[in-house]
Amino acid sequence: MALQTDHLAEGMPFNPNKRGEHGFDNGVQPQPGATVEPQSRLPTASTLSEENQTEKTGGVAADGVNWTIESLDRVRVDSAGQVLTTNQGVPIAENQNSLKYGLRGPALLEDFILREKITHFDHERIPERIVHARGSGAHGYFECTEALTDITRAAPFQKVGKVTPVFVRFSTVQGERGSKDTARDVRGFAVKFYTDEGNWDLVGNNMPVFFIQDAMKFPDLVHAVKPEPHHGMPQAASAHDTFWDFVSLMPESTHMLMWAMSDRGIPRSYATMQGFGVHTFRMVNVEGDAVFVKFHWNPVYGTHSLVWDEAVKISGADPDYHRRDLWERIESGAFPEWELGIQVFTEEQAEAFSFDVLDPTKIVPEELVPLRTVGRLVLSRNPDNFFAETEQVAFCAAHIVPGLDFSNDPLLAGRIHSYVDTQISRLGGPNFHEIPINSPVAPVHNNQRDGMHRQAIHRGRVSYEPNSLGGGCPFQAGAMHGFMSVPARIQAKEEQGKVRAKPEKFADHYAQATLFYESQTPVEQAHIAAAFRFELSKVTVPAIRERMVSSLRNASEALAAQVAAGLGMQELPPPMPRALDNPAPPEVTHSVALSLRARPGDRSIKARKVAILVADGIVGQAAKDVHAALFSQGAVPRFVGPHIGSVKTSDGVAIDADASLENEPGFLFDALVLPDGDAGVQALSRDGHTMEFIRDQHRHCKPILVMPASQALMEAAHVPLTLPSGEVDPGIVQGHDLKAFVVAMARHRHHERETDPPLP
Ligand code: HDE
Repeated sequence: MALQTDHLAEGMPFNPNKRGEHGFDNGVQPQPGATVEPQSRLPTASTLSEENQTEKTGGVAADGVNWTIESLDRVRVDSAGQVLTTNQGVPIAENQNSLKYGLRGPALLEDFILREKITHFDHERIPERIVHARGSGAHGYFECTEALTDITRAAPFQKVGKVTPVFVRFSTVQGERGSKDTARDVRGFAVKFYTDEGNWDLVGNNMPVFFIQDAMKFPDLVHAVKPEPHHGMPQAASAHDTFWDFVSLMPESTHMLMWAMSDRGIPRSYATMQGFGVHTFRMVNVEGDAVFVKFHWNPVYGTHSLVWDEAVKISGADPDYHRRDLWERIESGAFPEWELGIQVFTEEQAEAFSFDVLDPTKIVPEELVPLRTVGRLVLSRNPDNFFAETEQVAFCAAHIVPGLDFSNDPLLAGRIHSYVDTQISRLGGPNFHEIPINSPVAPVHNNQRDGMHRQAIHRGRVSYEPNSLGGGCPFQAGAMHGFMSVPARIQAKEEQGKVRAKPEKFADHYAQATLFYESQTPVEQAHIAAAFRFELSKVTVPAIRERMVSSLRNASEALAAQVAAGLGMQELPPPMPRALDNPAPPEVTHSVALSLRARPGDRSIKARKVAILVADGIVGQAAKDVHAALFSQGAVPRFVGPHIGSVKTSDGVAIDADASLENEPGFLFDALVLPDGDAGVQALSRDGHTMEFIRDQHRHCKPILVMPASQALMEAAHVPLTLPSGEVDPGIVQGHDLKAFVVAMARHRHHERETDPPLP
């Protein structure tokens, strides 16, 4: 053994890599580390006794394998048919009573079973995420549909049809872990790709820009938007003084405010929102050539949102609205799916743009650089355990893989630091990468050791590099296999020296806010104005309201005037002085892609929830037929009655209501079917819930199928069958015309019905 060890050491008489550590040319072309082949497995072992097995120690580490990686199977637990045990595996005879001296006697300190159970319970909670605390996750896969070998060596894009497992977590930003899903907020869209070459986390949002341009301002932004520190209110809402005080002093946030105040701030479902990488990233090919890239996730189900009144009501009736929706879609097989689109451009192209691609408050309009669809993301598996997976998953903006690289976006730079740092306190130490949901499927071998909750048991005494006693292993991969940073190309700027300031183009705070607003349909513009009005009406300090309106004047005079009128301002404040007097004229002044209407999706009615109202006396067959027809097209129809349970139909057809007017109010459904049968309709019209149900459906612009007898219900609810203009309402289908109803449902909403304020 000693001879073999000596042989290993002799194999490396000096460090052959030293010479290559110097100079720029070596720096961009590092060589693989040197290795020495041991004569047997013994000299690299920790102990000569490694082959003495017990049930606990198991066997010898397999050659080059790290078992803490691999699939989650190794840690899944199924207790079917098993006895209850303590954490030490001791069977528990009785799980109902603590150990006492006599039936009425004192409880005994010796009751280690009770103490273990309570102690563990006492420590069940971990700190919630500082932002994005409220979230829901799912497993799935990414499939490459266009090989990108010409521009990147990143593993997921190497071959058409290549599948990479993913875990995705969606979230709101502002609220605490138990807050409502339907707050007006940005949504996190974080994707962990378990690639062959390590984990890549694309930690994005459902909006392509951000409020600030530099990481230095992130704590300020978050402090401003979170509940105000003196009284802890409001929960999960930006409609309060400190948020608007901050953003009205930060005109660079105007573009993002447009997105947040648009219907994107209240998505219908995680499955119907876009996702964006936000920052400009780089793709790098095997030759080391780099291009800039922006990432877009486009939902196959289309982009759909709620309306504000609906979002407010849902937050009371079902605070888990988005979590439930995601869970149910996956359970029912209607898997949420997105296309991955990329915008690719060179540094030279970027230099010529009117805006700076390093500025995260700017998009690259699709009219300037078109989208290329290169893959699909499918969420097909719910987690087994919310805490172990969704809560403990640790995304990190610094997790990228060979073939990708960062840009110099100063917001991204702060994120590269922040995410690992936060996990150390949130997940209790530096070994959170070993928590099963976080561990890569690619092998992990390095010399990091110890720390809280270490799982890996490393074989051997070598935990340093260079080494000869471990045969030089694990050895550095070299440029061919290892991660390589793109050497900075634009030299001139680096030569300017250290500085705390922004590039000049960052000072154009309004051109893209204007672009966004001008690219919306009139309905969307009206919703943006209404959202600004609502939020600012909650601001108690008039000077802040005025400051915000004065800033909006620089983005859109029409919008500012509307918001001011909505806030009862007699006069418009003067426009806010701009940071840049003569911004470069934008290349694009109208971008269809920025409207939610641009992406209706596959125009199916899959996963849409439909309420079919039922009560004693309705025509059962007609209700059943609609149910069957909608179900066959992938929708989720439910019978909703005055109470759950069986309904006595006029034709004797058996119907069971699975929801009641009370427990599933109208605003939880995407569409409504009103039944046939006079007696049933009369029964329904005696219930105030029915009236609210119909009025909400109508007010939220949803499709309604009105079977003949139910005209009376519409009248009783004072809901018109036509539009306010007197024209036919395309969202109200009368009779039994299911085909027309499905067409109306495929449109999702019928906003032509909408008035501001709503009709009585
Ligand atoms: Fe984050 N962000 N962030 N962020 N972020 C976190 O990381 C941070 C930013 C985003 O589902 C935290 O694990 C800084 C932009 C998502 O677990 C924290 C800055 C974008 C998630 C953190 C930003 C995001 C987070 C909180 C400015 C869109 C949830 C707990 C420099 C591209 C991930 C945690 C999940 C979470 C820091 C800005 C997206 C504190 C310092 C821009 C989707 O590390």
